[in-house]
Amino acid sequence: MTVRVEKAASLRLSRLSEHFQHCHSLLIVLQYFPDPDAIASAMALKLLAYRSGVTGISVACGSAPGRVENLALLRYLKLNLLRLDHLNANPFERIAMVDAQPGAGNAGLPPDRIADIVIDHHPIRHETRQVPYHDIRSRYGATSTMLWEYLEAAGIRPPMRVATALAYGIRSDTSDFGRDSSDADIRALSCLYPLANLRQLGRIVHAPLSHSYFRVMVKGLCQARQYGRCTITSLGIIQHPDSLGEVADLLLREQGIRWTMCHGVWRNQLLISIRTDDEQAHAGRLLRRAVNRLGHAGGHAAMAGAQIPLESAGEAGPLTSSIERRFLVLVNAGNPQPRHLVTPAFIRSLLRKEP
Ligand SMILES: [Mn+2]
Repeated sequence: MTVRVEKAASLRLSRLSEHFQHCHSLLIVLQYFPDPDAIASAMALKLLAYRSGVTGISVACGSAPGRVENLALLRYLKLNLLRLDHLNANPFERIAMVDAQPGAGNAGLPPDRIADIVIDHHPIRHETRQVPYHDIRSRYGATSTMLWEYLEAAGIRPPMRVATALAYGIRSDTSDFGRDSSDADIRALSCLYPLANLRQLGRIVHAPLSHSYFRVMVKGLCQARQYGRCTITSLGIIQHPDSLGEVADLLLREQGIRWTMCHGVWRNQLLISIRTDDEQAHAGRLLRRAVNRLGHAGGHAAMAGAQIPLESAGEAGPLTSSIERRFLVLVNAGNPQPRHLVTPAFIRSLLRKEP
C-alpha cells in the first residue's frame, strides 16, 4: 500500500469511528436477497464496530437469499440474518447500509429511519450525499475490498470465517476479476487468501444445487431469444429473484454473445438483470435508459438490475416488450427477428423415446 493510500484509509477509518463513539447499538442493513459481497461486508463492519465498543449489532435485510451458495455462506458464518419487516428498529442508535444505497430500489430501510453510515461500490446516488458518513467507491469491484481496507487500517486481522467471506465477496462480485475490478480488489484478495479457509470456500461455492435450480435454468434456456449478439429470456413468476442473475450469467457465457437480459415477476414487481462483456459499455446506465423512469435501475459496468412496480399481473407483458425494444436499440442488436436458442422441435427430438 502506498503512503497516500494508507493515509486515506486511516482518515476514513477515523471518520467512520466517530460514528461509533457513544453508540451501543447498530443495525446493518443489506440489499434484498443479499449476495456474498453484502454478507461479507456486514460481517467486517460488525467486527469493526464491535472493536470500537458497539456491543448490540444486528444484520437485517428485506428478503433472505435464495441461492444455495449464499445460504451456505450464512450457515458457515453462523450469521443470524434478520428480516426488516419482522424487526423493531427503534432501539438501534445507528443504521448502516453496506453494498447498497438508500433509495436505490434494491434495498429498504426500516420505516421512518434514515441511514447514518453507507459504504458501497455502486455509483453514488443523490440520497446518499445526505448520509452523515458515506464512503462510495464505484471504481472498486466489491464492497468487501473497501471493508478489508478499514480492517487493515484498524490493525484488525479478521478471523478465518470473516476472511473467507470477504475473499468470496471479492471473487463473486468481480467474477474472479473477469469484470468490474480494480487493483485494490486484487491486492485485498491476495492479503485475504492466506487468512481464509479455502477448502471451506470451495464447499460454499460448489454447494449442492436444489431441484428447483435446474427447473429455473431449463426455463431460462427454453425461453431464450437471440437478437444478433444479444440474448433475452424470461422466467415468468419467480420464487427467488437471485435466479435472474444466475440465468443472465449463464447465457452470457455463450461464444459471440455480448449482452444478456433476464426478467421475471416477483410479488408485484417486474425484475430485470442484465449482463455484458463489452468493456466499453456501462450496463447500469444503459438499463436506466431502457427502463426510462418506469422504476428503479442501476448497477455496474458489466452487470445491472432494475425493479419496476406492477399494478396488475397483466401489465408485465406490455412493459417488458417496451423495455426489451429500447434495450435492443441501445445495445445496437440490429436483428429484429429473434432466433430461439432452443426450438420446440429440438425439445420434441430430445423427448422422443430412443428405439
Ligand atoms: Mn457488491
